[in-house]
Amino acid sequence: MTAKIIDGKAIAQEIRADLAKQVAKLTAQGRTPGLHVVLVGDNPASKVYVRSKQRACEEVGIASTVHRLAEETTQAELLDLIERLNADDRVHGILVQLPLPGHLNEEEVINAISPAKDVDGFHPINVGKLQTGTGGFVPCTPAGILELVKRTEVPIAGQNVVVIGRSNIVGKPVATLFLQENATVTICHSRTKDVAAEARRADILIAAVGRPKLVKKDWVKPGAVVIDVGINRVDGTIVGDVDFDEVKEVAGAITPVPGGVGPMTIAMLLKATVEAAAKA
Ligand code: LUD
Repeated sequence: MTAKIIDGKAIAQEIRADLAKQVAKLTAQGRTPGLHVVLVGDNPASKVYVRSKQRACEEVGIASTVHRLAEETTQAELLDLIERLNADDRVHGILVQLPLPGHLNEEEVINAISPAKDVDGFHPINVGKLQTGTGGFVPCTPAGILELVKRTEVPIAGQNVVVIGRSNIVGKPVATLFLQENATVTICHSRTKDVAAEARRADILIAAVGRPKLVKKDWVKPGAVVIDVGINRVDGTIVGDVDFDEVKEVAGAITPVPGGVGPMTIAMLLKATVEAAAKA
């Protein structure tokens, strides 16, 4: 058997087309959604992602502004910018691209963003709302993963979902989202006794650890859905956390890297920004 390839790029394109219609309506009411992205320093990957976000905003008609700040920016300067964006009612979404340079305190920066403009869903208020299932913004990569699985018409309720990785940005929130969809969820991490054995029980396997080609063919139950969140740069090419070439021989469906989860992350950011503007 060879797996169905889940085309994240095409699904993200469909979502952007739907969003463009909603943005046109908001714009006709004089309420064009506005996203402000803050990029500190020269991280090459961050520059690529921020450029993609900007291009996607343009495509759907969201007004986007990128604040490019020098590597040496101080904590006080960054907090000052966030305060100004919080107070500006043309700004519906604020995103501070991570990671920040080492001298800056990420936690304090995230806490400073107004929860109502926190389209990344990283503020503790939104983290708490996700945990209790009471609305709020959901982190974009987990939201994109759930949307991909739903649009692929994979059943979720009662299924075994295994997440490899427990980051605040992907692992923990994606586990919460699938729990909310009534899956039975297991989270694996560096101290898990036998990750391969846990993975083999998965109907839906989500790999989000940042280890190139960690997930091998014998980790995957035949017919399982495999979602690869890894973006690892190895010798100038991008490699996922899943050994795609061998896993596609056993999986029922699999996301490629690139062209899987990445474009969905950006589509969900646009969706959150449109929602923020519609609520404002
Ligand atoms: N920080 C993110 N840091 C990194 N891949 C992204 C991402 C698109 N505050 C904040 O945007 O949500 C965030 N909010 N993140 N990420 C990762 C994470 C952040 C990663 C990849 C892509 C967003 C993407 O479009 C392409 C793909 O997989 O097809 C490949 C792009 C390439 O590198 O060539």
